[in-house]
Amino acid sequence: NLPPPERMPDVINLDRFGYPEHLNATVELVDRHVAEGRGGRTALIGEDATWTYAELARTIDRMAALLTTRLGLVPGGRVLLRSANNPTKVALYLAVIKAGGIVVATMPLLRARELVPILDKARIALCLCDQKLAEALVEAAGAAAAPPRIVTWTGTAGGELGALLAGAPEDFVPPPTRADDPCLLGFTSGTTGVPKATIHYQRDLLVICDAYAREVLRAGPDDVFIGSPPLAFTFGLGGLVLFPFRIGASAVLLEKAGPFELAAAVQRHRATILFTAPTAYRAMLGRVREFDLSSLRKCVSAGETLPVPTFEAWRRATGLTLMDGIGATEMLHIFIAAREDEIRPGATGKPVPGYEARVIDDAGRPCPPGVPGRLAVRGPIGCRYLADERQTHYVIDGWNVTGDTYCRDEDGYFWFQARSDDMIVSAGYNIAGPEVEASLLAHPAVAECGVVAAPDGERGRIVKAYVVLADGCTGDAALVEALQEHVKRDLAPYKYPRAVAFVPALQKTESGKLQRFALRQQAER
Ligand code: 3SK
Repeated sequence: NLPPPERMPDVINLDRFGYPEHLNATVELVDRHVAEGRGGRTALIGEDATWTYAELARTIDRMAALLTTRLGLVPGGRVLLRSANNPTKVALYLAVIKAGGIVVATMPLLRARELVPILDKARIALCLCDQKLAEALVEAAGAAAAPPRIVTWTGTAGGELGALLAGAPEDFVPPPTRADDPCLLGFTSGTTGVPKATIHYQRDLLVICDAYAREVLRAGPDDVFIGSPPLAFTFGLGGLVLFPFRIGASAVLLEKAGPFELAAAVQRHRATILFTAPTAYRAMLGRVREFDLSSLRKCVSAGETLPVPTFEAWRRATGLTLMDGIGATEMLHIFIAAREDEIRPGATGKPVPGYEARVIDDAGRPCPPGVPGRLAVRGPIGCRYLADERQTHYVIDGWNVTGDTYCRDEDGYFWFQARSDDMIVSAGYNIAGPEVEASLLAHPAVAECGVVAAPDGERGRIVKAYVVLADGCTGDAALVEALQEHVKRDLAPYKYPRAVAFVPALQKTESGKLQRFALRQQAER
């Protein structure tokens, strides 16, 4: 038997989200459409399967029946899912939730060494894994404290899972799940690399739809959602599953979603709403003329800071304004965002309706407008780490204190300065690495860059830039000087990178974020 869920104290203001005590997210997101006559609408478009809501609902029921009758899942049991973004993964995800279980979705590229702490921390007894990704999981299972059962599948639920499903009952009656039953453990590595699991409830899956998606994104049932983030990153889960399903719209799922594949798929499926990170928008810019992206009507950018040059270049190329946002795995999704009618380039935006945000100093006091401090948020979802003492650092007096340094202006817009640990203190000056990155990115010779602190005998720390060159450019002393002059012209001169290294590529996390942690380590050497 799988262990019961942990319950943690709630710090949530639910006034505007009046959900009933008993609620099942899958029923609300999928079955409701079938019950209300929308079962024939397209729900998912995968690479080798397209499912209507009715087909998806039937698949989910069969999977939930299999999980509970043959694979030992009981309410509160945790199930690890491992695959790229595809329809089978979505159906399994929603089947586990319908059965009252807890999904632990892992980034597809994690290695065995990274999977072991997840298996142990979440006390996983059952893993469902695409055969293509099974090797590392099998190795991890062998090293886990309690080796889990692994069931694999191929294609669209073929292979071992397909054979089991063939004998499974067709009907499934869900247990009486409650709105505050845990249904998702979202893992985040944080700044130190030691993974933390964030607990999310059945109702949280609806909250992000009814807050961010309804109030800020304002999509409609005829929209076709598309994007690159893996579903294991909750940015992707929201943008590619929960938001479309809440309103009966369609989602395109791509197993491979590099900039080329993404642009080609937008064109092929006439997608209207795109979710991806600034790095991908920049990469797509190089190819916009090859593809017809005219179906797009909304483009959401999150996961990393959105530099003004990227915002401007995308607007010039497509006529669309990127909708910036900041979220956190701890908060499940975006809590500060730019609405299309309230965009101030360079600002992340304003709190999503239902959330409050403020900037605080080291003593927890609110900073006046224009003064940088740590971003603190509260709203209908708050951080609940699974058995982790870091909880007391994240939630203070009911506020979720993020690791981001922000300024709030007089008009209530929030301006990202840096991750709190991305601040470079050089000769007494506070320099935000991302600000220098944005400046460098506006130089035509720079394709990508990461800016961190490097030790320096004289100034304590100096600003060091790692630069990936644009095609056809040469990284020589003349270019170093040109980049330095460019930043000096663009920003306060003390912010210019005193050291510049040209590198072939920058290390990224699985969700596409620049790994400043790795760059910092490199710079310390
Ligand atoms: O901003 C982020 O990194 C984020 C994290 C989790 C979920 C959603 C988002 C945008």
